[in-house]
Amino acid sequence: MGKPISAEELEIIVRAVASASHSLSDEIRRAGLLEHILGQEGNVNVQGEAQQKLDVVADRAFINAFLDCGIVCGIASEENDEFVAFDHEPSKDGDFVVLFDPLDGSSNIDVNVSIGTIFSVYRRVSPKGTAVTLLDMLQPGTEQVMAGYVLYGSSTMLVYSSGNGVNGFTLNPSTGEFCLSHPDMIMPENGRLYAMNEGNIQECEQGLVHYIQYCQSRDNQTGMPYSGRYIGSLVADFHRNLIKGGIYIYPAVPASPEGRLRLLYECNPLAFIAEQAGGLATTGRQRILEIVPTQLHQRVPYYVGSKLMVEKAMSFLG
Ligand code: AFP
Repeated sequence: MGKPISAEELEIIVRAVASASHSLSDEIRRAGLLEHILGQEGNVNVQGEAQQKLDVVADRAFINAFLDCGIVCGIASEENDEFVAFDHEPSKDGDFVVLFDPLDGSSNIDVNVSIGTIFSVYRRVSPKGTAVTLLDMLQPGTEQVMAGYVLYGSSTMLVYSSGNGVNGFTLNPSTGEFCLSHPDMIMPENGRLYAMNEGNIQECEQGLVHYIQYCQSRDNQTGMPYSGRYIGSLVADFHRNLIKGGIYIYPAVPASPEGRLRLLYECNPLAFIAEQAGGLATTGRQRILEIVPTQLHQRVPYYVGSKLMVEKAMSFLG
């Protein structure tokens, strides 16, 4: 891990995330009533996916919050082709870059299902006072000084870690404050929930097919088939598994030979949190946090969750 973030710096970034997510949470709660935020924007993002209006609203809210906080000198967002260097004072001299997915699971917006924001914070490696470079963004996940997510679910929660355990905060909508509701979160070592888009199973490697058969059999540690749970919003699937124990898998499939999820905006931050809570995150063969990124929008296969479940899945892959 890079030089730890100080308590003051941490507070500044948490306040920026809390303020953007509070206003975004209000918009999401009223999504069905507001024509300007429900439905598709009409653009396709760099991932080739149709942008939702709320994707754009969320992207702007987080960019502005990080720009205003004064200690972030650049950002990269899943919704933008290129990273953005903040070139005015005092941001220009900030020590940190933030990489984020402003609205994960956005295809669930129109059907009123939980969605989230995921973010990752690194110290810049370029000299202070110069414009940030791509190398500041392409750091391995082990260098994160902080990572977190906001889940816009039946309540809105902010969960983060700065390398010293994981804490969860619930938004009190009447005061606008995030209150510590889940201190010292620990992911159960084992579980009985598995999450995967099983529509893809016929196209997956044989080892994974056999692991899913194992999940559905009585051969596992519970003596009963595991329960399948797949929301299709990574943050929501991850959060449930963090609390109850479970595994989430998005493998390489012919339509997405590198997997679908983005290393920098989705996999690394949640891998950091998973490990801080005692869980594990791998590609099925390699620890996620040790991958040295080569591209901003790089994708990787993803196995994340309870330690013993991820290890077991990996043992099937060989
Ligand atoms: P969107 O943000 O485009 O909805 O993608 C969501 C996501 O990255 C992740 O949150 C889901 O778990 C996964 O993709 C869903 O992918 P499938 O629709 O292929 O199952």
